[in-house]
Amino acid sequence: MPFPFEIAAVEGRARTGVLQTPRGDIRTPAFMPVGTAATVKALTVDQVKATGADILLGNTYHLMLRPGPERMERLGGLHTFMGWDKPILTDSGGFQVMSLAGISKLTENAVTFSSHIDGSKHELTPERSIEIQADRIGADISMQLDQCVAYPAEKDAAKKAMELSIRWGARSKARFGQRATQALFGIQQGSTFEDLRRQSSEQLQEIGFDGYAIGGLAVGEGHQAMCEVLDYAPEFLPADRPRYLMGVGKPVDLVEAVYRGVDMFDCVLPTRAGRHGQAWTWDGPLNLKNARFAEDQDPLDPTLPCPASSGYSKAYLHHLIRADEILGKVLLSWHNIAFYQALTAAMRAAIAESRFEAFRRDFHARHASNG
Ligand code: PRF
Repeated sequence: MPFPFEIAAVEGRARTGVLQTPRGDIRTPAFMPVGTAATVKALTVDQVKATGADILLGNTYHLMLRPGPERMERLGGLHTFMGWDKPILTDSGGFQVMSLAGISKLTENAVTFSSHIDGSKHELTPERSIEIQADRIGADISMQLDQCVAYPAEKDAAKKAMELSIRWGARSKARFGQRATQALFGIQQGSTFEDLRRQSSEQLQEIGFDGYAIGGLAVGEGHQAMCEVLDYAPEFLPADRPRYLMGVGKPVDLVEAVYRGVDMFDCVLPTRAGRHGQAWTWDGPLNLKNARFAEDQDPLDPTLPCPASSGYSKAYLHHLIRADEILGKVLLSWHNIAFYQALTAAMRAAIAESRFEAFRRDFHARHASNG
């Protein structure tokens, strides 16, 4: 295995550990800020680094359209291009095609789509996705190309997509091969069907990946239904490799997924919500546009080691958001990323000290206090 994964402590199904990569350690549970278009929106890489993030997520779909994979490679790869020297994981593109471009054709061989930027036609095969991620972008962790069905899905459609994902997983692995300094993750699919998730996991393990993702969740099923899938889905995957829940989620989703054995997450929520005036805190989400903050002189969280969280009053943030000032989006994005890093750090510490059960109870009690 190219990246050693050492689990330091376990409490129930929750785990904390370290995934070692040549570009640095990823402490788990880990939250990966999303840097879709070679930037974590509104933030400099130094700001992101100061929040404690160990790894960023990039998107094949966006980067293949702009600036383009070959140009990216000529510019030295994504790390050099954006000035981030820690690990980067890239998503493979299929999910973004589904959510942004609209698939124009899906065959056994490839997904064909029109760019959401200029309408130009593009094709992604499992092999081309790996070439772009691992060889052009230079991702530390590449994801297999997969197919995710919308929710709710007929079992037949979910099975077809899961089985296509397995065949694409095998082709992704064949193109990737074995590499000393880069890793490849497979993606479990199967919608809300336990037997499909089990079959998916078994066949992925026969192919053999460096880590395993749980795809196809947070697609409209809601927190409760997602938790019901997470009651079994992580345990179908090998205990000694990292488990990554793709595109999740709210702080409560993270806590409940860690409780059920998940190690890694990514989500646009902290940055997207920040741009829209929403701040995530230990007391739940706050809408800074709300008039109740107009004269609130307290900072969002004086205990966070982030200037955006401790150095500005809620009244000032309220003003910036109301006035649609760029700085409001910057500060709330920065605070939210810092809060997500504090949340994963708190979970790591709680599991390490065998008090995750109490942490989880206290988290829910306080998080719900804001109504
Ligand atoms: N597959 C891939 N990327 C994803 C997902 C998936 O199922 C999801 C589902 N929440 C988010 N991002 N490749």
